[in-house]
Amino acid sequence: MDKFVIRHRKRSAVEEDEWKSEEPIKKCQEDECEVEEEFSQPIPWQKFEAEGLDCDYSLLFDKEEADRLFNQLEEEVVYFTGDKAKIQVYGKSYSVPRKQATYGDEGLMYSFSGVHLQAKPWTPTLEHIRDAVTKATGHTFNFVLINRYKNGHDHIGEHRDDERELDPACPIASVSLGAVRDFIFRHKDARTGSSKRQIEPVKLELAHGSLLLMNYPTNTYWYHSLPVRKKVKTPRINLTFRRIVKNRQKTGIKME
Ligand SMILES: O=C(O)CCC(=O)C(=O)O
Repeated sequence: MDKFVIRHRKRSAVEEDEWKSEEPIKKCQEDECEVEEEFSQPIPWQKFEAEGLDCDYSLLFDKEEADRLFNQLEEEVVYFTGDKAKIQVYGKSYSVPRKQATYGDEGLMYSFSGVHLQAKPWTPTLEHIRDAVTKATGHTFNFVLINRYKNGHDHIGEHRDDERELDPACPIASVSLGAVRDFIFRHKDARTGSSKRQIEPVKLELAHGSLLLMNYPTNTYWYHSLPVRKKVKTPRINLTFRRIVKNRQKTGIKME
C-alpha cells in the first residue's frame, strides 16, 4: 500500500455499550420506517474518519467461511455480458474493466454511468451474506451490486455512490471476498481545478471476509476507487449492499 490511513480508532468498551444501546434499529420498507428491537451480532469496528468521511471497518467472516462464500458465489452469480457490461461516459460506450451483476428485491433497478441495471432475485448465498451484514449493522438492504475483479488488472475508477435513489440514512455496506486489494478515498476538493485543496487521501486495505461501511456523508464529499495492482494474481468479489428508495428510481432502459 502506498500510504496508510489518516485516523483509525476502535470503540472503547464504554462507547461500544453506548453504541449498542444508542437507538432501536430502524428498518425501512419502501418509504415507511418501522422500529426493530433486536441487535443480534455486534462485531468490533475500526473507525475511519476525515473531513466529511465516516467509515467503519470490521472482519465479518473468518477465513473458512469467507472461502466457502467466495466459492459459492463463483457458482451462483451470473454476471452481465455484452452491451450490458458497458458504461456510458460523455456519450461514449466503454467496457467495464471487471464483471458486474445486480441482485435484489423484485422490481428494483439501479442506474449509474448511463446504464440501468435490473435486480435479479436474491440467491441463497447472497441472502445469507445480506442477513449477516444486517445482524452486524442493524441496517436492512434491498439491493446489491457485485463487482468481480479477475486479477489486479481489473479495477474501478474514482467515483461516488451518490445516486439520488440511494437512501442516505442507510450506509453502503461493502463486503470483500478473495484477493486483498487497496481501496482509496479522495476528497472532491483535492482532485482538480483552481480551487484544489491539499487533503490527504484515505487508503485502506480490504481483507478477505471484511465489511466496510460508508456512512453518510462520505459519498457526498469523497470519491473512491480500487486501483490497478499488477502484482495481484487472484480474483476478488466485492458486494456493495444498498438501500434503494423505490419511488426515487429513474426509469429507463432495463438491462436484465
Ligand atoms: O470493489 C470495491 O471494493 C469497490 C466497489 C465500488 O466502488 C462500488 O461498488 O461502488
